[in-house]
Amino acid sequence: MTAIWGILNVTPDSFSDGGRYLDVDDAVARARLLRAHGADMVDVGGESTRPGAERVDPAVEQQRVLPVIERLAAEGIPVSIDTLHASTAAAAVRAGARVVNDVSGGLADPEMRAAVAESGADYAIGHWRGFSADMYARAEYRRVAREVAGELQERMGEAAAAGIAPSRVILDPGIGFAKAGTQNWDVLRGLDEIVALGPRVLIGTSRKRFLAETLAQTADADATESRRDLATAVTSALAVRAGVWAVRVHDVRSTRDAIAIARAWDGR
Ligand code: PMM
Repeated sequence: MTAIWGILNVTPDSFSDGGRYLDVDDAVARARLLRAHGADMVDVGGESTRPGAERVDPAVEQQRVLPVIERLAAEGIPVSIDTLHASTAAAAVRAGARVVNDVSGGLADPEMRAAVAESGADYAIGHWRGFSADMYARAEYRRVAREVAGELQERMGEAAAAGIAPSRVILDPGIGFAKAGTQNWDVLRGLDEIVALGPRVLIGTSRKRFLAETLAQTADADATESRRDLATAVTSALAVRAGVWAVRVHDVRSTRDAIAIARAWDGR
């Protein structure tokens, strides 16, 4: 059964929902709506990873996310913490988060793997080649999906060496992270290489630039939020067909419906 992760960015500057949920009550209300629409997990983040975003001090990040996580955990809402900081990951798990979502796969903070191992939480490892300020300079590949799979396998080995068993690992090819334009389509086309690694696979295409670039080639060049959500729903349903376990999206309802329709087509 596919899981849907609903995105809750408690940041002033995320590219699509920055500034909307900085207030704790607004964030909790948003999480409840994501759940009502069918989210299995609410992915809480306090630092934007959009290209060119400023890094955030872990203390500021924790001030943003911890009160929200505590409230959601008290309501029984499953939470993951989207962070690059080991201290934030550890504090978030103490506050009730069940999964640490690290888009850098352990490369950004040398303390991360030990913190996750110690916490007992599951660990989502993203494919990453550097901070957003210069990640496009690192977007050089010969065979994108194969190299992404190989690097994820290395990250998984490092996690295992730190005491995080593969059963606790979730792999994410990191759409948009050190991948430009059509390289993201190459990853999606080669998803089976990542699924074949064994652990659960998570994918996040939601509202990302490569979708807007494709939409801009249609008769109607203005890639509005609702058009990006439709494109996200299509890529998410196709990713489920390709064997991914979870999709991370802003608009849960459209993706939930697309997955339900694809499942009906498949007679499941
Ligand atoms: N993308 C973003 C942030 N966190 N986490 C995972 N696991 N996978 C992703 O693709 C991912 C992520 C950037 O998008 P946002 O600013 O809309 O959250």
